[in-house]
Amino acid sequence: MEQRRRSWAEPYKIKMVEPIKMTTREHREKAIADAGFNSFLLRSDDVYIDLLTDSGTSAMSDNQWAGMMLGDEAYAGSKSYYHLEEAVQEVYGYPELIPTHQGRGAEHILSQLLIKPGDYVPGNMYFTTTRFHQEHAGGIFVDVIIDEAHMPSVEHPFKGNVDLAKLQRLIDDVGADQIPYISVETNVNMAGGQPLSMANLRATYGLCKKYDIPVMLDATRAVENAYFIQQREGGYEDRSIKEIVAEICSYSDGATVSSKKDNLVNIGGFLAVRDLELATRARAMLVQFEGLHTYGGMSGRDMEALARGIHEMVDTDDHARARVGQVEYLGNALLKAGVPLVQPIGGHGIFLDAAAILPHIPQDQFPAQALTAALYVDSGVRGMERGNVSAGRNPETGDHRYPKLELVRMAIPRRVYTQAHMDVTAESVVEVYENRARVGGLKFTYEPQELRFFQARFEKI
Ligand code: P61
Repeated sequence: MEQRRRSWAEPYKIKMVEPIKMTTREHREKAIADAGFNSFLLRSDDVYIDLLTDSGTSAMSDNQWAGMMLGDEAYAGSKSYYHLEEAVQEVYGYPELIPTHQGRGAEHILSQLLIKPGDYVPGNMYFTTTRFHQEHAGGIFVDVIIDEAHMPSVEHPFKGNVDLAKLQRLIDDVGADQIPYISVETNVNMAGGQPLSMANLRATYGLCKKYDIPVMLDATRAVENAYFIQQREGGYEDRSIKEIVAEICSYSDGATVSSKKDNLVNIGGFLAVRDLELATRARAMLVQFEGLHTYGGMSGRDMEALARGIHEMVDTDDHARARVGQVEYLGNALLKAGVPLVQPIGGHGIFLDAAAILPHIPQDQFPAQALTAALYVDSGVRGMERGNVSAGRNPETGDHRYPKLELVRMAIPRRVYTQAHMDVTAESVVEVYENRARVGGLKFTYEPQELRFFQARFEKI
């Protein structure tokens, strides 16, 4: 066993800083109105503490920055590509690597290769870009996550689990040959950063093997999932994060990864698979849509920093412990003040239960969107809507999807903010919570057809 620190304190010190500035309330009121009450449309210059996302917002280490200088920019056969391939093989265990510009590039290729129009694609809750690419390829997404995942205040150690009865029912109803693969997300983002257990993943893999259905992981946050398995699942307390990540991947046929999260880089991603024939077809698509197969969507320096990030995320367990520890610190401060949020506290952020906080705003007036805007106005802290706006419209009925979860996500970038920043954030959330009766609903002034949450605009009702 490695020597453990006494608390979740960061296993690093700071050598470079980036100033951030506080603005006035008046300034923020104008900024959010100019942004159509959509936090995606704010300028980062107008943001104090940016919890929009943990995607691509990590601080790289000195070792990663050194790697940037050593990146091999050869068009073909870059050394950095081979470093990345070795890292993926060592840590995730997949032999075949298809490097993409980010996660959705990998999702695009996988969906186009495996899904035929009319196919059903089960998943443990949707993710916006993942479902978009499945539907874009003609597939029909089917949610097979356990019911508890849709209930914010219900405590369950593994809310990301696949409901095997739901999966079996789908197989019985449509037949295994209409299911090109199951997409299993580690530490389910839209459920609030909730893990699945190793036992559940093993059982899911077993069931799928029986029917010859490939298991494709979304391993974007596999490290955070591994941490929760180590903390919560019997038999894993003495296993390292690295060993647990490898075991997770062993129950799958491949994975898509957005490297902008666990992997500690600002851009990048990959598809990795076991099957050479599938990899060959993926590489044929890669050269059409991303770039040559030894860089795909990344520069040599990006691949070098990514290879190093993959090692760093599992080299010591202290990294995952500090990462999730900081998220839990913020979550516990909010729970202490009685603010409703998704429980247990997730791996990459806090998910405020906007439906419970703003019961006076009907779901078609977008309570989570309104709460996100109110928080920004209060303190310059930027979160993200994860509710009705994000869920979009049902392609068949054209109506809003009205998801059960109406949440505001405050995602914590890795290795970026301090404990005092978490205190300021908690103070602001509590302030807005105490004045929640003053928050009113919103209506669209512009609604994009696809992935509408990114660029939609609203006004106050
Ligand atoms: C995020 F508002 N996540 O959490 P790409 N799978 C998973 C992700 O979390 C993910 C992708 C695939 C983002 C960025 C983002 O609706 C949104 O590298 C589990 O972003 O292409 C990305 O990876 C896609 C924010 C994406 C969104 C879509 O903040």
